[in-house]
Amino acid sequence: SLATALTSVSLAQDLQGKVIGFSQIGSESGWRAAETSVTKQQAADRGIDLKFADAQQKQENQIKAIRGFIAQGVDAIMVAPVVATGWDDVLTEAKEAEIPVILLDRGVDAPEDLYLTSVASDQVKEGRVAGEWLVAEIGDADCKVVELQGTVGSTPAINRKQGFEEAIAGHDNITIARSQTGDFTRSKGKEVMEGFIKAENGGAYICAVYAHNDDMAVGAIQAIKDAGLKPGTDIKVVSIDAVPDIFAAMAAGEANATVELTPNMAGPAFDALSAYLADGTAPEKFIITESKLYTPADNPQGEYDTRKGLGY
Ligand code: GZL
Repeated sequence: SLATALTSVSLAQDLQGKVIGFSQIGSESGWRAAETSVTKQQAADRGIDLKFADAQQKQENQIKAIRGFIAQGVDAIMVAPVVATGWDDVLTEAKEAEIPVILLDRGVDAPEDLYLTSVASDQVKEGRVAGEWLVAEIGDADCKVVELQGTVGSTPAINRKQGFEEAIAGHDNITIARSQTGDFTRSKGKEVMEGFIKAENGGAYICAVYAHNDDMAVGAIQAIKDAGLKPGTDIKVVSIDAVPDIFAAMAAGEANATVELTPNMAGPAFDALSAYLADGTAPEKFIITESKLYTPADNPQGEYDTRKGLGY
């Protein structure tokens, strides 16, 4: 419609020509690669000059990149903080340089006045939704769970663990027998799951694997198959992100549940920045994205096809 066309035109104008630095963690997962491609597309659509820095999972590289953006005098900085702590100094430097900072998809343990807004999911809710699915699926049968944690010290790893534990509390038949970080990657998820299987009688004692992201779940699925067991039936698989490959696994009967995480954090971030730079409008401090459960009942092939076109 004309209104939509005008809105999109005005949106493009607001940030046209703005220089925005983006300190991205890396490309540890399919979800993160999608977040990067969606962010670059959003920036191009809005005429933003995006300065992109990949930190290869290292906080010191993120801090260096942010200092570089400050020295360049960018109009704004976006950062996906790999871990929650250690940001106070560099965020204070950005504040002193009067450059607004927006956090994407992870949080920081730092004073809230050091960033304009944080665009992320409710990660405790994601863990709770995953746990509630398992409670409903298992009923009162005994169920030994193994957990593949995200990056140590990251807010998703801390929060998703907390949410899952809240959901299974009071259901003594469901216990977390082993829990270790797979650092959000397929290869580490596979390697850690191989260790869990060896330690649990070839996997015979394991009822379910809860992975903090789909990439580690896909790695775990491979380890389960290598051990001669059936993922999705012998060992239930529940994870978070809703990337295309988890829907492919569901369509093959090898995964049971995922909690959606949109890769489009940049859209809300740019909208908030646009209003702030235009007239100082302060956005919500926390912009929370949706967390929807998907199971094989939700047309996994269709979900795969849809997401394949979304920048994954
Ligand atoms: C969560 C995000 C996580 C994804 C993983 O908001 O930070 O990081 O769930 C990614 O896939 O590695």
